[in-house]
Amino acid sequence: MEKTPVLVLAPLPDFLMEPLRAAHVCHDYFHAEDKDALLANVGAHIRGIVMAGHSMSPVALLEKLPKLEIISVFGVGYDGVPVDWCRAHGIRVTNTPDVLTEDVADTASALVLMTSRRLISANRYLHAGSWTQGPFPLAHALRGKLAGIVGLGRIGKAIAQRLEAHGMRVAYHGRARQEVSWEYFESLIELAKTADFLIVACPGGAGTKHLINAQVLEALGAKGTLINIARGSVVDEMALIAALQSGTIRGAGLDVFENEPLVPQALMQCENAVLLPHLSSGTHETRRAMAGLVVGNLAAYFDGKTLLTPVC
Ligand code: 8YV
Repeated sequence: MEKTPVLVLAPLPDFLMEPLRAAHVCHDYFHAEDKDALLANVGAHIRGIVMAGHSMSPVALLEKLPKLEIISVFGVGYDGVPVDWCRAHGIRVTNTPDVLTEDVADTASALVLMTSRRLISANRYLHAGSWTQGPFPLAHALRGKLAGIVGLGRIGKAIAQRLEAHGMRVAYHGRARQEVSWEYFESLIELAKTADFLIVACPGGAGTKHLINAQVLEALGAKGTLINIARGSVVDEMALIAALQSGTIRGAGLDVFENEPLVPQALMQCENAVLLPHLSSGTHETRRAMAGLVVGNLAAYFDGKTLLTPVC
């Protein structure tokens, strides 16, 4: 069978590129020096796009691909895809839900532990030889503290279960109340006022841009820590830096940033922030399972079968 031409918008691991190349002619848009020339050459033939959760496929690009039929996202978040536009133009979109839920939730609960117990600072303290000069300062316990989860989807629920195992109480904010035992806060500000940890687990995109702003951080206050494993766009990063610098909030644990992989110098200098390079789904097991879904969705589509994990 003839290989279908696809455009690759992100740097992808070999274990994904190999099966992709076996079934498709892959055009590397991400690394192309002259992207316009690449589109002028192959744009008219492209039938599929493969991209990461945090990469973008703007309408201006999609309009240059008249034969595009499917976008397969290597990630659960598809905020980089104009889904309504795709739906209107009959372009299918797929993502990689479920297989990464546990790893992302593990990372969120690790960030809660690292910030509350100041484990990264303690590690630096020992490496610097400071232990001989005295014990590391006391930190804060988790038990009895309130975890306020913003966005109680599959990942939010997995985070809640883990934090309950640490003896924490759980409450949540989202678009609607759910059939769960955890307390629902219709108001994000009220949740922030009450929470010891505000944990962002909602989708990114225009609807949640800067949902966590200066006012929410003010409400979280000096007892509070912000955790974000969702999308950098959900948090107003400048307001967060100001809140960390002034002590308006106690600390932050972040796996995602507004302009990845660039992280503002001022944020990197905040001692009260634990910063990770967007790795929450970054395990061999999970990334391979995600790769399987990306390839499987494309194969299903081009074989005329039901998509494994359709968005639209
Ligand atoms: C990945 C993600 O970092 O699933 C998502 O939405 O952002 C992450 O799991 C990414 O898509 C893989 O490059």
